Amino acid sequence: MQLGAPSNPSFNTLFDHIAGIDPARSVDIVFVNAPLRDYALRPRVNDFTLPVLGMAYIATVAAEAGFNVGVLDAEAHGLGIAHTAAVVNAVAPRWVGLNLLAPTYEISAHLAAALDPGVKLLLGGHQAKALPARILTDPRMARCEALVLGEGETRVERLLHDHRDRTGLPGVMWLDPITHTPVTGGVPGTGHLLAPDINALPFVDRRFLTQDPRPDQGRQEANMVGARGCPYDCSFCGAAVSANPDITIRTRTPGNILAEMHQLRDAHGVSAFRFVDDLFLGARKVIRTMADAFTEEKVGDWAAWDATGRINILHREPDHILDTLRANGLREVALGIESGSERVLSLIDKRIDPDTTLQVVRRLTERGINVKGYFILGLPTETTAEIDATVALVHRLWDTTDDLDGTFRASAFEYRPYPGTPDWHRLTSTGRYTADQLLDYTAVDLTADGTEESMRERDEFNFSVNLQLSDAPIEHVRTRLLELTRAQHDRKAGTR
Ligand code: B12
Ligand code: SF4
Repeated sequence: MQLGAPSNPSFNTLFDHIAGIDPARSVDIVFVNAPLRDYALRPRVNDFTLPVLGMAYIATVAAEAGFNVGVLDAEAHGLGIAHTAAVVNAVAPRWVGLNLLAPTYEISAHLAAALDPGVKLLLGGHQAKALPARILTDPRMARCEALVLGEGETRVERLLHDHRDRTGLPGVMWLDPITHTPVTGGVPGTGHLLAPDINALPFVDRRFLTQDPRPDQGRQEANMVGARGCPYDCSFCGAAVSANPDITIRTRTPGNILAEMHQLRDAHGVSAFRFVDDLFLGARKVIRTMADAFTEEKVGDWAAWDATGRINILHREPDHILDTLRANGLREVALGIESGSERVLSLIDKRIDPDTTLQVVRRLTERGINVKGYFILGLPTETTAEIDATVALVHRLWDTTDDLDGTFRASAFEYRPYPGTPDWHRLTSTGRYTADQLLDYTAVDLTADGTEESMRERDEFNFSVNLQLSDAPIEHVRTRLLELTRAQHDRKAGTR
């Protein structure tokens, strides 16, 4: 359908929500990032989310192939389900692509069911990979023409050319119309389509992102992906190696990463970067290669950057490497600390202990590198004492770093099971929980009806399946979570 040039303002507003789309041409595909809640029921209480880089990568590749593509980030815009579906239906794309994540699956399914009958549905993301048969047989997903397992760039472009190509594409699934059973495409010799060459991919076209680049702390900041895949197998994590057998772990070359950083600087004035990938500073070889390349390019003279890291690896790095990273502009490292209990750390296969954590955090903050520590409360089998050990560790980390150049901040979450993870297999094999129970995510209001400011800032993380998977009562988990979050908030506000 040729939509023609928009003439009335409401038509323009419609397109305003869809990043990167050309309103003058018929629309090939709109990728939709589902809202975390139905914001028609309760407005969003904060206004920032990280950009949907995965969908933007696919959109960039499809746009380069000539398709008219848009990304509707309904979470960033705080849209309700009906509103999101209405916007999509009004632009009448050939396809709609949904990124399925465990806590947003139900919202995505409602959206899918509300799409006009002519729209072809494309599904991807972590939940699609973990539970493809369940999703394909969900009646609300009946319009699904293709469910893509894993990295979408190459296969989505092929599907947009001709969806019948699905039979030849590996890791693409659909429901056979006659037998009503899931089938998978692929012919020998097509395995390379699963993992695109990440050094050959175009840089993410920022047209497709709603809040990136954006101003932050006096700089323009952009998010980037430096690597794909993680070699570790932390039992709770959707990125764990055993949950992602399709992913070949690979890192972009320093030259390729630097070229994107320079392009973002030259085109958008960006001088701060956040590497959102699972483990940018998680392998010695990557740390060393990046340190050399960033030093040679004098990145520290103009840029600041944040990245994720791995405590056991950073622990083995000598001081001079940490000094080099600091001189290269490293501003903050995000570390998965998770627990203060050695038993729990071993159960979740974290390969660290609290003492190592304290040492690494001290060595980083001494050099002026900030640390953000992630913690999980309420892990399966965790006792009250073990949860309290985690809280105590956070306090020790605050105390240790109080007088140092870098800051330490804690980001704590209530445990949630994700399908495909080692925990998921453990929990379902006990026979105590059904998949339906473990997938029954509901929003939990820890904001005390909006009055608790510390929790309002983190409202998008307040989800629970409301099962007591830990030994400790769920109330204890939430009380401790609230205490930690409030204490961190007060420290940030300088009121401690
Ligand atoms: C950055 C990040 C975020 C960002 C951006 C999220 C987003 N919507 O893209 C923020 C902070 C906003 C975020 C939020 C959440 N996240 Co998050 N996030 C990540 C992280 C660390 C990296 C994702 C990334 O950018 N990877 C790089 C890109 C290139 O890969 P990608 O996103 O996977 O995309 C590729 C494929 O998945 C696929 N694909 C993606 N979308 C689509 C869509 C279609 C149609 C197709 C065909 C293919 C396809 O192709 C892409 C390109 O190759 C991952 C960990 C991980 N390794 O994935 C967790 C992760 C994906 N997040 C997770 C979760 C649970 C969430 C939240 C639900 C958390 C919450 N609040 O409770 C929210 C969802 C918010 C939302 N609807 O936007 C889980 C998912 C687990 C699961 N089984 O569902 C992960 C795995 C981490 C974990 N905790 O285990 N997240
Ligand atoms: S928690 Fe971090 S190190 Fe562990 S599997 Fe996930 S991304 Fe990898």
